[in-house]
Formats: sequence, structure tokens, C-alpha cells
Amino acid sequence: MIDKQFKKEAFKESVKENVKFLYRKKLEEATQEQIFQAVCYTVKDVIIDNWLETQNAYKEQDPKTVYYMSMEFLMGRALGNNLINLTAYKEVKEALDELGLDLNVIEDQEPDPALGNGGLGRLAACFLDSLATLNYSAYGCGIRYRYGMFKQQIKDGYQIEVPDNWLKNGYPFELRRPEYAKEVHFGGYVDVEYDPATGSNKFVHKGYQAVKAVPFDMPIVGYNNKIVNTLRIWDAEPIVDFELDSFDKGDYKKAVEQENLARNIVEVLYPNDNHMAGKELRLKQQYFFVSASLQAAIAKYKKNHKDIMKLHEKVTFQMNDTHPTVAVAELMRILMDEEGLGWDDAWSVTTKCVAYTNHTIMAEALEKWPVELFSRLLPRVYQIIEEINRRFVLEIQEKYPGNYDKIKKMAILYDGQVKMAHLAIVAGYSVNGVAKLHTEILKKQELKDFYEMMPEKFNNKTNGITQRRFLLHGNQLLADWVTDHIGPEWITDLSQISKLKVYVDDEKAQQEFMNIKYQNKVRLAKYILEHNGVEVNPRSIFDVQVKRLHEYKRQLLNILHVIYLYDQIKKHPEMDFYPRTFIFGAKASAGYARAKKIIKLINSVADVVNNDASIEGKLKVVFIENYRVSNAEMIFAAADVSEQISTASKEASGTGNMKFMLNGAPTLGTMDGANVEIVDEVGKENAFIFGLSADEVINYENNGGYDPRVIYNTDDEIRQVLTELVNGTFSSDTELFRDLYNSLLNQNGGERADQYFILADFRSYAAAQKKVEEAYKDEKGWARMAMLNTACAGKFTSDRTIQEYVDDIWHLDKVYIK
Ligand code: Z16
Repeated sequence: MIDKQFKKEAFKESVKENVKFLYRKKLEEATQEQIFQAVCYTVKDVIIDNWLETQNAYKEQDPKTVYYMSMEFLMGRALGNNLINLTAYKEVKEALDELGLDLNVIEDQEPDPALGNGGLGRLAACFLDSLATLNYSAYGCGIRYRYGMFKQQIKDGYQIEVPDNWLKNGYPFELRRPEYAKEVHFGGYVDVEYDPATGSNKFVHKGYQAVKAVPFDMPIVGYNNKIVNTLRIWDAEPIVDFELDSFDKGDYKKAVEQENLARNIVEVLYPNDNHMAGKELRLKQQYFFVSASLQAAIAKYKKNHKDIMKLHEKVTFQMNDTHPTVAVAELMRILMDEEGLGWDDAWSVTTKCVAYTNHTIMAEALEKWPVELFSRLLPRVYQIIEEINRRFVLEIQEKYPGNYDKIKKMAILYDGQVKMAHLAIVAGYSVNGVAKLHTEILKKQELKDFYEMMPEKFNNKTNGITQRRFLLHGNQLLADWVTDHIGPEWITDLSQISKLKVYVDDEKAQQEFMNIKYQNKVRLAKYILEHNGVEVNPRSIFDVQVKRLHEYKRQLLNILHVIYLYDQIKKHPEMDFYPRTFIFGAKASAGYARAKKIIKLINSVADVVNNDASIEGKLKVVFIENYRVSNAEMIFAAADVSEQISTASKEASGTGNMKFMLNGAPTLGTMDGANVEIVDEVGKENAFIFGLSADEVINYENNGGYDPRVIYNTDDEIRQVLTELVNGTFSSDTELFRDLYNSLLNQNGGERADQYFILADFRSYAAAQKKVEEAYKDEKGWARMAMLNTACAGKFTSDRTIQEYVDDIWHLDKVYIK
């Protein structure tokens, strides 16, 4: 119990009061959505007290602050999570019970704030939770998109994208802060003017369009420590008054343009994961929130510090991927043009303030902007990048005289492009990868030249997830069971969960653990029946692959294997087969045709398999519509098998893998990303590992690929599976899946045949799947393995990740609230 508001009676009164003043209604007359709003306002009242106290403590203690700069924050619902972190969940549930209300139903009223695509955005959300819980001063800095990640509907097996109007009914936890608004400038040109005051030239940006950036703050509640940090997301508004008073007075066209600019900028999240679309509006979004965030951070610093040269002692900016890396040049601009520093001083401060996290080696994700576009949109910032580049090229020449290849590979400006990763590495005081293997590949392959020139910058920070959302909230049965056995310390110290190891051979504990899994499977089966109209057997193996749809993640391998099993059962109806439910969930980028075709294939296979009475329900295939944070929590809790089957070297880390592990689902996966470290922790006998290694894949790639036709020609069963893509088995239109078929067998333009090594890994995947089945039949053995996965998940808390960032990169100070 934290505060008087959560004494049950006071809480109930407050909810009734809120329903009254918000809606002029009695509780009995209010809709569930209205009650949701009323409950949120009651909870927000408590949060605001803590928020004020936290910000006062920060003012008094003046700790160093991290600004986590990210285009994406995939927060998921706030109500349940806030109650969990206020340690008020159970009391509130009871209080609502007494009012005849169901907290689960009320939680379900909340739209998922889905201001992110997938792993990168969810990681940012887990990091904010851990920063607050570990008593660190932190801001998340991002964009308040009017429309977040689209809602996915499945019609006739096809994905339909529906706009996500998450602000429709008003979002109760956000606060508009117009007093902290900032101006951001686009376009125009730069004049050089002599400044008699300093006797030197200054650069003046003119003829630009301006937008007003208005911050909205969301509270980030730490677990049971009274800390409330802030996620600050920026909205855009036109600058009307300014325009009418300026020298442009009466410039109607410009006023309209500024109005449109403001409206467009924050309209929608680009729905691409691991892919750069190269749109001008995207660069506008990036500069918009970066400029506003930096201005706000510097204004805040200057309130109680005089010396801008010491900015790095109190402030650090972490750039989440290349998306916010224009921050490097924008910080230089502010320090020089607004704070009056010279180049060397500005560079010295900037390079102590900014750090960069790389999240991918996928070539199509690397951000490179055409110089023409960049310099037109951000003329002054571009000028600064030119100068950073000029000086860096000189450094390269000094270190590698006459080696023009180095310049070609490392310059920030080359071939008419601005290479954002290079800018981030040159300016950043830290460059990190997100899993051991990924960081090694960065050092040895992708960023080899940079590593050779500045090895001291490079480090690894293996990703993590918050156990507060993905166990305590998402799997309350298991959370209670864990607490009953080892106490509640795991909630803020996940390493404690290893204490469960003493129970893995205890039959009673095994039964309880598997019974909880069963109940969670029943809950998911009910959801599937309600949403898909498919009946699944909760006694079958729940084999789950949920993540963004991407060829490198190889959902295609999974569904081809399902087809293979289907063929086997049809051919040998008498054979031993343990019932299996293959569960998929995935959004495809709206413009990613092949990914959408894979969704259609999964649904087409599901139609055939689920309705074939001859296989007696041994095999079911389910595609869960609109996979998102809220249903993810339920899906992880119910999984028996965690599919992590990316082509080795391609998945930088993965974080879903950790959520499954924590919830007791062994990994069926490749030696990729953080899977490698999962196996290190749990032991290879408690995972199902298959496929080419990263080295083998990279070797093939550097030597022209491999020939999938050898496999096609020699393996009859694989050939049969592929043939069924184009012979009418799953669609009367035999051309429907032709592109998928071709992609596996034919090279196409610059794209190699089967560039993600699906056929190469097929047999070893099928063999690993066979081992899963054998292992599952051994009930005790399986229970032991599942429990060991939970017990060995301690490393994968984002609390550990954040502490490593603090120790090695940020050097933040802890703040305690009395
Ligand atoms: C993204 O979600 C990721 C990388 C990236 O460059 C862009 C986006 Cl939007 C993902 C990685 O694919 C995944 O392996 C990793 O776990 C996640 O970022 C968080 O680091």
C-alpha cells in the first residue's frame, strides 16, 4: 500500500467521483470505457504526487540524466503496468470487485499505445521501466504519432491495415506541457554574416519553415520506489502568430505550408522494422523530435548550471539506432550557433555527450540519405556534417596515408549520400551492439574499419526484458507460484530466480508448474476460439512464433515444415504423432509484398489443415490477428516451444526469445543473436538448436551463396513440399505462391536463390522438431526443462542491461525518494 488513495474505500469513492465529473453519470450508468477512464484518473492522481516528488528530488540532488532518444516506444497498456509497479494491483482488483467491476475487462478498454514496430521499440519501453525501477534519472524522447502501428485484420487470409487511432477517446495518462514548447526549422538557406561583436563570421539560417514542437509527458512508474520518470513525446503545431507578425506577414501560402508541415510531421509511424524507406517525411520526423529534445535538455541544464562546457557531466544522449543520429550535428549547431562555442569546444562537448546503439546488420536497414534531400531540408545541419566529414577524412588520411579505400568505406559523405551510422560512430563516445554475437560481427565484419581505428569505443550490451510486465503482469499464476517458492526478490533482482533450480526434480513442483502452463494454454485457447473461431486442444504442444514478419526471421521455414508434417501424417496415418498447435502472430510492413504473401500462405495452410478431418486434429495452425504487446503477454505465458529460427547472423539479438524463456518455453532456434547466450545459460540439452552457424552463413555469402537446387533435386520430401506451393494444394490459384516458390529456387536480379538458407537448414530444423516431440512425451523431462528455462532466465532482465549501460557508458547517479 503506497498511499491513502489505495485504501480500498477511498479508491472506490474516487472512481465514483471521477465518473461523475467526467461524464455526469452514476457508476451503474457508465460504460466500461468510461469506467476505465475514471480508474485511470484515480491512479494518475497517486502517480502525479510521486512524479512531483521525484522531480523535486532530481532538482535537489542534481543527478546525471540519460536522454534515451528513440523514434519508437512500444509501451503497451499502462493501467495494469502502473498498478503493478505501484504494488497496488491486487488491492485495486479487490476494490473494483466490490464495485461489481472486473479489472481485466477494464484493462481491456485501454488502446495499446503502439508507437513502435517491434523489438527496437519494445526494448526502449523495457529500458524506461528498468531505469525508473533502478532509481536513475531518465527521459525517453520520442514522437507523439497520431497513428501508431496499424491494426491488423485478416480477411480471406490477407493482411488488411487499419489505422490505429489510439488517441480517439483521449489518453488518460498523458500531460500536455505547452510551456516547454520549442521551435524547429526546416528548409531555407544559410547566410554568412560578419558579427562585429565577436569579430568573426556567423551562420544565419533564413527563409525556413517553422513548426512548434509541443511536448506531452507520460509517467514512467518505477517498481515500488516512488520514482516516476518521464517519457516525453512531441506533438507538432503550426506557428500561426509568429508568422503573422514576421516580415513574411500576409504570406498566405507560407502560412498554409507551415500548417501542413505541422500536421504531416507527427501523423503516422512508419511501419517498417529493419528497413529504410528513404522518405523525406521520415527525415523531417527525425530532425523534429531530435531538435526539440536537445533544445529542452539544454534549457533544463542551463537552469541550474552555468558552464555549457560541462554539459557531459550532467547529460548523456543515447541514440537508439541511426534514426536519431542527426542529433550529432544538431547538438553542434546549438552549441555553436546558439551557445556561442567555437568548433573545437562544441566538438569536445558533443563527443562526450552522444553514444550510439546499433541494432542490425541488415543492409536494407542502414540509413543513407541523398545529399540533395538532406541539404535542402536541413541546410545548416548539412553544412556542419560536411565539416565533420572533412575533418574525419583528414584523420583517415593521417592514419592510413594513400589508402583511398579506407576513405571510400568510412567517410560520412560518399557517393552523394549521408551515412548516418558513420556519423554516429565518428561522434559517439560509445558504440554498442545488442548481443555478444552481434557485437562480434560488428567488430569483425560490418564495422571492421571503424573498430580497427577506434576500438575503445566498441562494447556489447546484451538486450533484456522487464520481468515486471512479462511475468508479474502477463503471467500472474506463475508469478505467484515463483514468489511462493523463493520470495518476491526476483521482481527487482531477477538473478534470484535461479533459486528455483532446487525444484526442477521435485515432482510436486513439476506438476504445479505444468498445471499453470496448462491453465495459461486454456486461457489462450479461449482467446483463439473467440478471435479465430478455431478450436485448439490445450493438451497439444503449443509451438509459437510471434514477431514481425520478415524473410530473415523465416516464418516461411516454419510453415514449410508444417506442410511437411501434414504430408507425413497423410502418408502414414498410423504413425506416432503428438498433437501440435502451430501458432503464428506477425505484422508485415504495408509495402512488403513477399511478407504479406507469407501471411497468406500461413492462413491458406491453416484452412486446409484445420479442416482436414482425416488427420483427426493432430495438427492445427493458427494465425493470431493483430499481434501486439497486450496479447503477447498472454501468448508467452501459454507457449510450450519458442521458435527463434532466424538465419544465423541476421537477428541482432531478439527479445521475444527471452520472454518465452522466462515463461518456461524452451528455445527451438539457430545459434543467432541472444539465442547463443540463452543456450549458455540454460545448457544446450535444454534447448533445441539447429542450422548453419553465423560463420558458415557469412562464408557462403562472401563466396557467392549456395545452390538450393542441389537440395531440391535430391530430397524428394522437400521437393514435394515446394511443389505443393504451386500445384493447387493450398490455393486453387496455382500462381498465388509462385513468387515464394521462385524465391527459394531462382536467383532474381541481385537477390540470390534462397538468400535466407531455408532449404539449407530444412533437414536440421525438421530433426530438431522431431526431438521436441520426443522430449515433450517425457512429461517429467519436459517439466524439468521448462522449469530450468525459467530458472536460468535471470541474465535476461533489462535491469541487468540497464545497470551495464550505467556502469560502462552513462555513469548515472542513483536517486532515492524518502
Ligand atoms: C528493430 O526492431 C530492430 C533493429 C533495427 O535496426 C530496427 C528495428 Cl525497427 C531489432 C532487431 O531486429 C532485433 O534483433 C533486436 O532484438 C531489437 O531490435 C532490439 O535490439
